[in-house]
Amino acid sequence: MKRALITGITGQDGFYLAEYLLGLGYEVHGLARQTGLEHIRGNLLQDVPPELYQRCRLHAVSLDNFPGLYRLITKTSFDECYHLAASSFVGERLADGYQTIQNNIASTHYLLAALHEFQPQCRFYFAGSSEMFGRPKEAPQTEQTPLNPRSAYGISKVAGYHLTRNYRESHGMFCGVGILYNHESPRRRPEFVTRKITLAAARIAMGSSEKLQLGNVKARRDWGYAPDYVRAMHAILNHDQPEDFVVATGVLHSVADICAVAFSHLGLGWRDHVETSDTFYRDEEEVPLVGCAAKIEREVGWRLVTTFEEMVRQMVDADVARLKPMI
Ligand code: NDP
Ligand code: GDR
Repeated sequence: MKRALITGITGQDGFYLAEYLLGLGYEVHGLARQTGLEHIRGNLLQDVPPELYQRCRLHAVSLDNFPGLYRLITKTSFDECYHLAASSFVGERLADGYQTIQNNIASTHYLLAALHEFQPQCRFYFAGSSEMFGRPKEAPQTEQTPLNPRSAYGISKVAGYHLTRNYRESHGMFCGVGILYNHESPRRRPEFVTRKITLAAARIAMGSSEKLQLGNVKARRDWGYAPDYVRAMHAILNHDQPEDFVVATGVLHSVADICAVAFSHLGLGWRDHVETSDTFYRDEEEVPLVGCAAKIEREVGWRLVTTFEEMVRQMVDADVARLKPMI
């Protein structure tokens, strides 16, 4: 039986990946902060059934707890490590990004160094991001597009990407980077725009008179479905060679498109319920962030299953179901 370690198991992707690996017969270990574990114990994680986390072995280790990471890695051997934990919100200004940079870079470096020292055979997945392209000069982006990060988060991911490649090229470890574009689900945290919209649409359909405050509704992104994307993570580590892959839909939608699908699913017109606010405004990129997934489709046969519209409707239905017991 293969054994996998997932950092950031309490985030959106963590338990989808755990579910997928358990289905393939893996023994799954997850790293979580103490607060994350308390959320699990209190059954407070969005849309994660208790049976799922009961099947995983969970360890209370924060990313900055190097002695805790060291103890785990010297005690238990892993076949695959999926490093998903990160400060993942992009919207903060660069000046506020110290914690993001420190957290994301130091933890990746430490984890790679410890694995190299004690378990160099363990395969390592790094959660790269389209934000590494930042302000790209070409669209769609591929594995060859120059990196040009424009946020603390993007800079931290570029550093993690280079650290990961360095352990592959200079130390011979099997390390792969998935350069993933936005992916969403009912488990998405509410500060991200898709979930912010589906949750507000559900509240409004149930009688709330609030106005949803959004930033730039013309902003466009390449949005996919999280359970489709965790299959790509596994495929990257089970490819015959360690390589980096763009994972994307190749299709752009706007924030207004999400609003239209979400509100119309509940029989509402989105323009009646949405206001724009400078607080959430970010400029739209001149060249859009949209990915070309040709390499991963060709080399490992990865395919998308769920469409943008199906995903948004599923998120709305999940939010309605969650809110119902509260009214
Ligand atoms: P989330 O923000 O939902 O989850 C992040 C996870 O990291 C949480 O489990 C969080 O724990 C954990 N974490 C953050 N800081 C620490 C820390 N100091 N110590 C321990 N754990 C920590 O992210 P997603 O699941 O959406 O994304 C997974 C990875 O993929 C991230 O690295 C993200 O940057 C990257 N990514 C995501 C994309 C997306 O669209 N979702 C696209 C491209 C890349 P806690 O629950 O305690 O907060
Ligand atoms: P992003 O996701 O920054 O792309 O990062 P987010 O959902 O925050 O923004 C997507 C787009 O929506 C626009 N937008 C708003 N965003 C938020 N959060 N709130 C608003 O009110 C709002 N109005 C408009 C944004 O300007 C942006 O264009 C996500 C994270 O998961 C990262 O960790 C990951 O690396 C990238 O996706 C790829």
